[in-house]
Amino acid sequence: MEWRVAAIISLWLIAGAYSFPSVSDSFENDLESQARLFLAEYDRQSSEKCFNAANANWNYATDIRDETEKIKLQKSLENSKFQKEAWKNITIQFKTRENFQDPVLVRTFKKIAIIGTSASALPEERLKEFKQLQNTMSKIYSTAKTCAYEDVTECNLSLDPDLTKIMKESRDEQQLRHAWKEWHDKVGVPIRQYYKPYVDFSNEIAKTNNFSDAGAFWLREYESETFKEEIEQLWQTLKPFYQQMHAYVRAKLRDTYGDQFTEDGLIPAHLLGNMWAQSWENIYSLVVPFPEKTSIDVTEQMKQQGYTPLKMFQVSDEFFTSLGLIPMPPEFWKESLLEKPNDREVVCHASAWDFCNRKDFRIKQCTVVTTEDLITVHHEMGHVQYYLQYKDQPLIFRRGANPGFHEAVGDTLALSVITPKHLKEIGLLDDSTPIDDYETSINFLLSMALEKIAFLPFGYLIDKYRWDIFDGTVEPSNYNAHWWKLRREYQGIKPPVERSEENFDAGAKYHVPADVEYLRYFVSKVIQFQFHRSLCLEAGQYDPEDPRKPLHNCDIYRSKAAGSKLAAGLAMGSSRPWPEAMKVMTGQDKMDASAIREYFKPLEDWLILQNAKLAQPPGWQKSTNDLESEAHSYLVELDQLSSQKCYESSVAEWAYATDINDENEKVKLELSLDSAKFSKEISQNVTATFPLWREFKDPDLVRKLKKITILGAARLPDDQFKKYAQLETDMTKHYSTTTICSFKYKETCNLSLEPELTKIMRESRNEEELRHVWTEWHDKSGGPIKQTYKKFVEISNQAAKLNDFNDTGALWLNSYESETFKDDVEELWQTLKPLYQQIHAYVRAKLRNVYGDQFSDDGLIPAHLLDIVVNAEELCLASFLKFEFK
Ligand code: BJ2
Ligand code: ZN
Repeated sequence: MEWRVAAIISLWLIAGAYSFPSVSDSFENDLESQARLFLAEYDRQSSEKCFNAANANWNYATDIRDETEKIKLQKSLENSKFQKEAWKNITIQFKTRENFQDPVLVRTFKKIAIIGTSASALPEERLKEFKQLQNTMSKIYSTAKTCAYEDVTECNLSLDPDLTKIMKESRDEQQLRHAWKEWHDKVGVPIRQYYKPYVDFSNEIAKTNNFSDAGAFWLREYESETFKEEIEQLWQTLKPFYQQMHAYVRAKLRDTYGDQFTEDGLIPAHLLGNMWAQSWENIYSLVVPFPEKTSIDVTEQMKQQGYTPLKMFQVSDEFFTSLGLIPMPPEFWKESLLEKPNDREVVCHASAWDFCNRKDFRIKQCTVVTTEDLITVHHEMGHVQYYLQYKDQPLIFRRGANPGFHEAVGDTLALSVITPKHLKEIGLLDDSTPIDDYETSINFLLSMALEKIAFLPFGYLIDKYRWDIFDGTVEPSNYNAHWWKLRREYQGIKPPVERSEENFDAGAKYHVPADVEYLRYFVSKVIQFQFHRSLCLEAGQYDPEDPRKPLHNCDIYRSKAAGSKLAAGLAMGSSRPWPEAMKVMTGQDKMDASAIREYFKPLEDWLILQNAKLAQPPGWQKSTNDLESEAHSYLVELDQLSSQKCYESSVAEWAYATDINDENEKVKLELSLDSAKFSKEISQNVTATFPLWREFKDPDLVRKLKKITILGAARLPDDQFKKYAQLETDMTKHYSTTTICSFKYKETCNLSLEPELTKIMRESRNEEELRHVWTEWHDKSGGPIKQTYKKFVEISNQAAKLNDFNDTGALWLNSYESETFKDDVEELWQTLKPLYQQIHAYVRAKLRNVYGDQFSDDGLIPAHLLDIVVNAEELCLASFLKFEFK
């Protein structure tokens, strides 16, 4: 390899030197043709390095040994080193590549740039370390063995086929639980320690490529700034349907595993027929809508007819070629590994391989004769078909239009293959079986939904989880908690056994230790229905206007028209942005859930009815933890908003209190109505969003929420509140504006409480004057508001009751947060009463000296002789206490 790299570098350095006489237009064009030559040479050498790496990787994956592992690592490093050299060379030779006229050249260099720098981002030693780390994780996954449920000393059970079979076939809850726990413990736990270093490496590589983190680096392949939002949008569109499915399946599973279900509405993860609960077709027999009608499980038929894994691949190949697509080449049949060998360890997880030499394409799959695997066979064959279709593109464009496209090809065809109509045609369903009635369609659609719809939240959350880890939102100390948070939130499932931060349950899913981006499968699930719809139209097998030709019955078998439409898009590889490839295949240039919705429409309608009949409200409870953290964030947001509102009404109240006029009064009343509405809204919000807030663990949070939900008068209906606020304003206004006439100058009638009357009460010793002021004040300020007060009491009691208090007194007392507060105050009073009485007796004796004739035998002091202007505030408990505790 060394001499080749050296040669290419020197070739281009020399060529560069020769063509640098001056910078001119012709020079630019020269440079572009040089670039083309360069790329041709790059393509040749890069393909060779890629082949060597793929070959060594294959040798390892089909025979896991130290020796094969060593060679795999070596070849992969050689490939990276080559990419690095090539990249260095490009940066020197083609500095102006971004300004090239030919857009294909620009796109090519852009793609090489990322591949080149991603491979060379780390120094060679570190890169080696990273690759070893990846290998360690994958090896743990691929070679893990677990112990049997029946005999815990028998510990040689593999995922494929042993655990997969148990998860699929067993209906023994204990056995399922055991298999689930064994796998998650034996794989997740040992992988955990490697994950954080893996995350750091991945982020470092992403950052060197100018991406913020590894999640953003993955998303680059979708070439869209808004891709994440588009995905979220799709999920929101499909979520209600998923929840209907979930509710229906939950109700049915409850019949089988009743004691495993609680009020939370979640489904335990081990009961869904699959180790990761990612698709649920294996529990079809437990949830079948019309058991007496036909069901599309052809496993038994295949077995009876002596199907082998090879036969399954042949059937698939025949379907592809019936569309005029490319048959698998001889090398494929010769070199692929279609069954699990029993003399060595292999990576059993199914995969498709492109050896980068336009010749070798293989599949490696530990195929079992089941319907599920028949679908996987088509899935993998779809990858190879894509490889074959774009094999004449330069290496850099030999990829899917985006990763979701690659995943969708085989699945799209499988949508035809699995129709009852097609299964009859290929002899896997008895010809005499009736399939055209409504019940059979619903059975069929449900089995499809168990595979496709059940998968959606899983397909989304795996990368949501890893995005959160890569961008630092989630710390290593929360790796497992966050996994279950998302599993609960999106899938509505829960772990069958207690989990902790010792565990790393995400690590028990292949793509996490194997470092494979997963959003592709979500994208695929949506776009494969767009592809299907378009190909079905092309094949004349679907007519939106004709109820006898629904989308879910379409089989594109033998339609060359459909085949060539598909091929046209696939052959583009990644040479153009994906919307263009999609346009070729579907006429649309966007992802769109309408096709998948349409396909399942009869089932969705049926489920809604069925769940209503079974009284199964879709959805499930969130966990207290999740709710608590949501409540925290909600309060932070709320605090800002309320502070703003509070400021506005304080300003209005101040304006009014410092200048009582009609305009200010109006503004003040409006704002107080507005803020009452606001308080009511947030209180309702809190009780609706967090109905169980009283059970939250954080006492500070509970205290805050409690304060929010007690509203006082704001809880009154709007018109009542308006009345209340008006009454209050009327009374305080009356109080603040009451004036009386002078005792000495009868015609002067503008004496206010402050300062005139207060001054008289404090300074005058003229009993008649004091009596006049006292009487006038009480008559004029108190008298007229008696009726208003009565109304006010009624309405404020009404508010108190709406807040669950007996009356306004109880509501007031509530702010002291003590059940015994009234008694405590009474006790204080009893303690202080003797002192008060002493003072009273002393003052009475002294006052008698001044106003003797005002005193009788009753021992009472006439109120107007005391230097206190009675006002509401000074009587109220609060200031009484303030005084006491000074
Ligand atoms: C069974 C299937 C993958 C696939 C394998 C492993 C990872 C990538 C490849 C790539 C293909 C390519 C798989 C199927 C649907 C859901 C998902 C799952 N294996 N891969 N080389 N599936 O996509 O075929 O073969 O060229 O990109 O993982 O979770 O089971
Ligand atoms: Zn795939």
